Amino acid sequence: MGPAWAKENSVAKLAFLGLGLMGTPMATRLLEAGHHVTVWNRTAGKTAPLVERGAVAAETPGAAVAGADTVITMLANPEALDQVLSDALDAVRPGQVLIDMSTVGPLEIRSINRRLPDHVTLVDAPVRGSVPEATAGRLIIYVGATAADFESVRPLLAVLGTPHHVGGPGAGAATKVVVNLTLGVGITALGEALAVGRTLGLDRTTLLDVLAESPLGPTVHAKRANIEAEAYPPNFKLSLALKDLRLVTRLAGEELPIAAATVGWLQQAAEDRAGDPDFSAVVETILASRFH
Ligand code: NA7
Repeated sequence: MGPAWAKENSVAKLAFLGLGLMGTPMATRLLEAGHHVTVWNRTAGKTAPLVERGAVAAETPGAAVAGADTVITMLANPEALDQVLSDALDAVRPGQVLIDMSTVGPLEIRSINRRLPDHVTLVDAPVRGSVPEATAGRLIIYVGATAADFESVRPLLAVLGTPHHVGGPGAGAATKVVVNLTLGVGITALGEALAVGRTLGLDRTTLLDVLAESPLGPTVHAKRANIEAEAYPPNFKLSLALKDLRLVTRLAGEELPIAAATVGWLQQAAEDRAGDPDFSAVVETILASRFH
């Protein structure tokens, strides 16, 4: 059974928790689609632009959740989600739908599901895409849910992008971890390719043209401008990419050497650079390595 707004295609009463780089444009789209949105963020000042557009700011996660029929979370990591939901758990009531859109991995989704009261639906719906896609409503959304729950949340998620039903509860979170393994491996492979090219005396611009037509093409297209400008404004923060690769190695231990090596590079980049730049800054760390 879905919430009333889904059946009637009417206005939802939403609580949106987490107004970071992604949460802010997503909550803005939901507001502009006509839904009633109550927002909460740990750093309260980030609610101001949403309030200017008609959102209500709540002082605590519980206060945001209390009046909502659907709760959306877009938080940094499993620890943040745990903390925010612990604060909100007393306010959660039967009939509510909780859609987690953070990247936290399937183990965290399972653990939250165990903590929720009966008759509260948890849907995991992490997203592929960063700030430009969130702003334009062009996210790819990997949804883990029963068929009925997917149908009930689909209209709301469609405001944010394209929802894909990838399996039952937890499958969205699992899919996202797999996808981000490929993103991390892709950017570090590009860094190593450029490092080898430099050692062999190749011109970097020409090499990037060549690699744009290789299996690393999508990574080159997405991150070439950053690499050439040696500027890494965060679209997808290094700390979050590292968190995602750690979600993989937490599941797989040392069994996946490529994932483990990717964690190593990202960890080194995080130690090298202050201010949490875009994860593509790892290319500079690799180029600055002792391999010449
Ligand atoms: P950001 O821009 O780093 O935003 C993270 C959000 O999570 C932001 O609202 C933070 O609040 C919040 N946060 C972080 N830690 C906590 C704790 N401990 N308690 C409460 N709230 C917290 O990330 P993105 O928006 O780019 O990404 C969000 C998710 O999508 C993430 O899982 C990515 O991997 C994919 P703050 O504003 O710092 O007070």
